[in-house]
Amino acid sequence: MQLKTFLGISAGIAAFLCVGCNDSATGNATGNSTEVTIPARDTLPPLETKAANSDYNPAFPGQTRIGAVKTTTPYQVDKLAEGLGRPWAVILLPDEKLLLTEKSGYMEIRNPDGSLVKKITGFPKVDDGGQGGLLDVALDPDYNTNKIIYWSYAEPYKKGNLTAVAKGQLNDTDGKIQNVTVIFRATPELNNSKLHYGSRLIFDKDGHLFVSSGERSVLEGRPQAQLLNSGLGKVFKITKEGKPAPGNPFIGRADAMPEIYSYGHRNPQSLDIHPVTGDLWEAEFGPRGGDEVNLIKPGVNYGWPTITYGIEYSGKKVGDSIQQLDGMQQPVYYWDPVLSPGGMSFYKGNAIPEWENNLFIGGLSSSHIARLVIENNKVVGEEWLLEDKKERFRDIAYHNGMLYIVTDQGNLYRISRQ
Ligand SMILES: [Ca+2]
Repeated sequence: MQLKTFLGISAGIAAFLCVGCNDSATGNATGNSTEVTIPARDTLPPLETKAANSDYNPAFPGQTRIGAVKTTTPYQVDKLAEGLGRPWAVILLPDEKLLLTEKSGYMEIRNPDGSLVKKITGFPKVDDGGQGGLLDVALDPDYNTNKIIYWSYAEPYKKGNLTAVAKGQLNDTDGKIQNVTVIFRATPELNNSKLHYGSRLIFDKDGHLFVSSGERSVLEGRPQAQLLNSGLGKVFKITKEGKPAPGNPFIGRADAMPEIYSYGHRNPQSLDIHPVTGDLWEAEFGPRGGDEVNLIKPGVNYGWPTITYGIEYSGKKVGDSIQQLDGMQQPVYYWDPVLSPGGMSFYKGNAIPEWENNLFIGGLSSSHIARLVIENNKVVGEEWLLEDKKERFRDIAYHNGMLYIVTDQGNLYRISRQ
């Protein structure tokens, strides 16, 4: 019996099949008297079999190494383009064309089939080194009429660099960005790091922009993830003009940046909004172990570097080696060994039925895409996709039943129902 196939078809059902019984629920009667219990979906063995970096215990069952699931609806993977350099983000334009960022400082508009429409230049200078460069992009909610886009980047600033957000008007006829203004800077700038900039951008339903920033990796930056007067290691919520979004949790506190929405983050490069609940979800890099998926709520402390399921790259413990602490939020899910989460997207349709509302997270060091089945804000199943490509999956966008994916190898893929 193909247990995995059966369970995939039965996704969402804890199915127990008594072979030899005339089971009305399954319609299965084989005449074989051997009783076989097929495990519920989430009791299939986890995909991860490598040893963890630490011996830490999860805070609750299913917080890591959840049971595997397998997609049964046939789907196909098409490579739409290659040789894209170092794409960092892919999003959809209203006319179903794609808008891609390239880390060195330009963007591209591509047709749905992957062919190039126009290169877009004229962006402010980026600090294109390490993990820095031109990073994410988001369309103004009124893009159809104003052609305004927002982008995040590593900005050379004073004597250092930082994560900045700028806006400008896309002139797709001339291939230029114009009327550029920098609307937000995750201060302070540092002069000794080219790592952990964040930085994903996503608008909420009210037209406010979520922005994530990293803690810059160096020891000078790391503790600032816990400081409300620092822009490092945060999720912000700002207006289109870069002001604090109305209702932000720390407005009015003298010791806090009013743009902060949540804090205690390490390096969040993934944000998306759940298509049903409207909640903001995030994924962030842990150190050696401890990559996290978080459900982001305003004013909440997500713990880094005080609590973590990871250890230092050197093998030493992080801080006091604490995983759970009152006042600090647990991740919904974590990985050890790590995934290295690039961009992510919920599957906001049902062309592939078992994918509806699932979360797809691009893995860099893992060289696969993690598909997480989420029910009641808990992960109940995991699948790994595109392992055969052996590429670093940098960003994922959903559109009309399809997923568009860019990789550090410079490829653009599309996954669609067969
Ligand atoms: Ca955390």
